[in-house]
Amino acid sequence: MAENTCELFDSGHRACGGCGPALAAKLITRAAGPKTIIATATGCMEVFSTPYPETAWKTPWIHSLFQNSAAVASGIEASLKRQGRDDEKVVVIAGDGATFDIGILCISGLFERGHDVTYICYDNEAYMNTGIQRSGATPYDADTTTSPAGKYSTGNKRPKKDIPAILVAHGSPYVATTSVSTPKDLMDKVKRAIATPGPCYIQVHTPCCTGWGFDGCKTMEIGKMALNSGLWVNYEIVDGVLEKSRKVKRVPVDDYLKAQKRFRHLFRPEVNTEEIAKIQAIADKNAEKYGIDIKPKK
Ligand SMILES: Cc1ncc(C[n+]2csc(CCOP(=O)(O)OP(=O)(O)O)c2C)c(N)n1
Ligand code: SF4
Repeated sequence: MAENTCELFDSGHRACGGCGPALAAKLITRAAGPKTIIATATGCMEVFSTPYPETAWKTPWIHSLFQNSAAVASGIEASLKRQGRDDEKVVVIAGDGATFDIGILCISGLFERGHDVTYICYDNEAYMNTGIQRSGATPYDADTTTSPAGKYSTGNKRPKKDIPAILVAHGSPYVATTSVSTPKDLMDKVKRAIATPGPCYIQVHTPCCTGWGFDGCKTMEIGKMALNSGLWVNYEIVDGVLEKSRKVKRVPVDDYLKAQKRFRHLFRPEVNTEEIAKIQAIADKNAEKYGIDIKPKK
């Protein structure tokens, strides 16, 4: 079958309808092509894509532990190099818990040793597979099972960790963020990362209808709302320099927050203007840092 007509992430998975990470897997494999070996950490994607004896992967695929997909990928890359199999590429796909928290040690090793691996984090902003616990990627004020909003708390109080900056500091030649709601951008970035020698990192915003609390038919819409609010920014950092960021005509964060159950405590029993202002300030800071605002023409 011709390369473009064959889905490399296909039927045989059991993701929730409208799952952002499942869509990311489809787009990543489309962009990466068949000469790719994929290492996936434990998490929703591993669990929903390989219900034994079925698998959705039509590429060589290996499941690693929750914590060490970067180490597994390093070994595969070293072996391919030794065998002279230069046309085959290695890609990691791991969740934010596996990336931001438990896998960071192995990721640091991979980037420091300089393996030719593309590491892709699908960021659904919590540990979904084990019951929606907060991770280092969970946004401010999100309600999770380990940062529950209630009488004494308005949700997660820690800032989202800046993993891209940490990997830029490792000297990575290519670090990018993207979203499933911008499929072409996602695929272009995957292709570019794979074509760039050395350890590259991509973080994909992957809305999770179950964990965030929205209807599965709204995944793309929620992703776009995040971009338009400035709470998520698509950018590319090449050799340590911000090369491109996606410009938007920014709208207040309110609509994005209102559309998800994980933030509903900010709107009832009354609107928590103080907390919403803090989230707006995060978006404003992002906008300034990455220069995303489209300025009105004078
Ligand atoms: C050492 C270890 N601790 C805990 C677990 C249980 N566990 C499996 S998947 C997971 C969460 C995965 O979260 P994330 O990487 O964000 O992926 P998601 O499920 O959100 O897709 C946890 C805690 C484990 N498998 N191994
Ligand atoms: S819980 Fe979230 S990440 Fe997991 S399969 Fe469902 S939508 Fe996808």
